[in-house]
Amino acid sequence: MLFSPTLTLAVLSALPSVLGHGYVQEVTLGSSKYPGWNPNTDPYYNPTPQRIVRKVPGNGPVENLSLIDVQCNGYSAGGQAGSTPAPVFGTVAAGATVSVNWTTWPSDSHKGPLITYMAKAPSDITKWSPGTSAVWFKVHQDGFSNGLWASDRLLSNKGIYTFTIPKSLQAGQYLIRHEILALHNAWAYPGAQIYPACIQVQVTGSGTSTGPSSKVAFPGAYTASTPGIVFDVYKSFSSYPIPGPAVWSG
Ligand SMILES: *[C@@H]1O[C@H](CO)[C@@H](O)[C@H](O)[C@H]1NC(C)=O
Ligand SMILES: *[C@@H]1O[C@H](CO)[C@@H](O)[C@H](O)[C@H]1NC(C)=O
Ligand SMILES: [Cu+2]
Repeated sequence: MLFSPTLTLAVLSALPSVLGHGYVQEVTLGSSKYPGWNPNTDPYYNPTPQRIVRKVPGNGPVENLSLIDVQCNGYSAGGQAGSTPAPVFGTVAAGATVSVNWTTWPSDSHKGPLITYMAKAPSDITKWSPGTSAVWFKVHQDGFSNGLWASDRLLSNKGIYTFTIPKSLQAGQYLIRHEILALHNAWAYPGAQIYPACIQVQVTGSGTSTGPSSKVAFPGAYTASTPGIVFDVYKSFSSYPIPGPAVWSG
């Protein structure tokens, strides 16, 4: 038997808001597919499946921007502060496309941007976590345009979000921090729901760049006063300020 249903139910019911929401179920690096960390089943296999996506405690959001949970997910309130390194990593060429496949993204109610950062690991990515260091740079973002949210585009694209690894990026091990920001409760802080996922990769190529000189920390990059964190999606608006620094595309 794979896992005990009673144990599963007991553990799941201890997690916040398990209905709806979402997590990254698959990642495609170039043309190679990698399964994501499935919080509903992976914890109950023996041995634990080796994923390139760091563990998430469930499919619920992080709302407190001061917590380490904002970095790669986590559930501090339940004693699981932040995430931990995954045992393996994927390989992707600088300049190649990465596709992130989200579980059925709940519904039209969850409006907001999708944003992606990277950080170069100074040492073995399977042992490294950035903590509160300013190591992150933004490589892609999609907010509100043509009357639609990035989350609407995600839904119409079958849950697939795509970005490119900057071509000039130096080879090495990187942590990709990808997130959905759901703004349906974001008219005040706390309210914005962050769904972060961290993917471990080895970037190959002959690039020499280490990203922009100015990098940010998670937690830290977003606070209650960062534009786009408090935002009323129910009022009329024509643009949305995506939180965080400018995109660095190499
Ligand atoms: C967020 O977490 C910090 C650190 O645990 C805590 O001091 C603060 O009260 C929390 N904020 C909210 C809005 O819950
Ligand atoms: C997303 O991943 C799931 C689980 O691996 C898979 O069944 C589904 O086909 C993928 N979606 C697309 C559009 O590739
Ligand atoms: Cu939700």
